[in-house]
Parts: sequence; C-alpha cells; structure tokens
Amino acid sequence: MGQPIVALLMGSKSDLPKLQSAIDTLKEFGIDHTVRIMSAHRTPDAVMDFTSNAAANGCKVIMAAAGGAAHLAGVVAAHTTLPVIGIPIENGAFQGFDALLATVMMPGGVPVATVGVGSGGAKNAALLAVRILALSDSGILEKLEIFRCTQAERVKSADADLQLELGNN
Ligand code: RP5
Repeated sequence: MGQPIVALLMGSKSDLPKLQSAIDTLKEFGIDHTVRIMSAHRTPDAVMDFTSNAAANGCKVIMAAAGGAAHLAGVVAAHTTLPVIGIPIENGAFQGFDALLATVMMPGGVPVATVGVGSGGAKNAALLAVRILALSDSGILEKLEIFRCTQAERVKSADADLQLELGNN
C-alpha cells in the first residue's frame, strides 16, 4: 500500500467490527488508507497530533468513528481543514442514537459530514470519501461509475427474478 490518502480513526478497538464495511469499501476501490485507534477522551494528544499533521502527511479525507458521547469526529474537524466524515457507532444504552446526535450536531463553523448508524452508514462513509477523491482523480471516478452501474444492475436483476417467482411477465 502507498501513502495513505484516507484515514479511518476510531475511538476504541471495540468499534472495529462495526467498521468492516467501510474498510472493505476502501479496499474495493483500491484507496491507500490507514486505520487507527485514537480517542478524543482517552488519548486526546494523539488525536490532535495525528490530525493537525494529516494534510501535510498527504491525507485528503479523515473518517472518524465513535460511539456514546462521540466527540472524535468533532475534535478531528477542529484540528484540520480536511473534509471530515463522522461515523456514529451503535453502542450501549441508546443503540447509536446518542452517537448520532453527538456527531451530527456540530456548531456552525466546524463541519462534520455525518453518515447513518450501522453497517450501511460505515459503507457510505467510505463511499463519500471515494466521491471526494473522485473529484480530482479520474481513475477513482471511473471505478465509482462502474460501482454505480453494477449496483443498479443488481437491483434490476433481483426485480427480474422476483417477477419470475411471482409468475408475472
Ligand atoms: C467511544 O466509546 C468509542 O468509540 C466506543 O464506541 C465507546 C466505548 O469504548 P470502549 O469502552 O468499548 O473501549 O469512545
């Protein structure tokens, strides 16, 4: 793998299984990336150090995942001008609703593009990173267009199968 252009940060190792769809998607698109555990609360210095140097180190998009009182994405956004994508993690008493609100309700001036809770949200975070990168990389754009066509074909094929099962012409 080359120099990472996307960073996926998570607040705890316990978040990792919930981020598999994001990691798989970055791999599917061949995006050089790094995956790191660092916490806004438990290792704030590491978050600040990594994030404030990320752009200079070649990173173009930061994805930040956390559950509960999910401050990671917001703290990351406070320390960089790179686009930050927040991934609320489903965890504990409120099944991710707490993390969703904590991640999405940023004060004006410090944007975090927040995706949904769950596997679809994590996948969309990676796809959003891919879309941002595709703005300036025609190779990634081409892969994105193929991805969209393949996805649409899959739905059409499922519908055709369903119509056969239902005996419709
Ligand atoms: C958050 O606290 C992490 O992102 C994780 O979702 C949650 C719980 O962490 P652990 O207690 O499982 O390490 O900061």
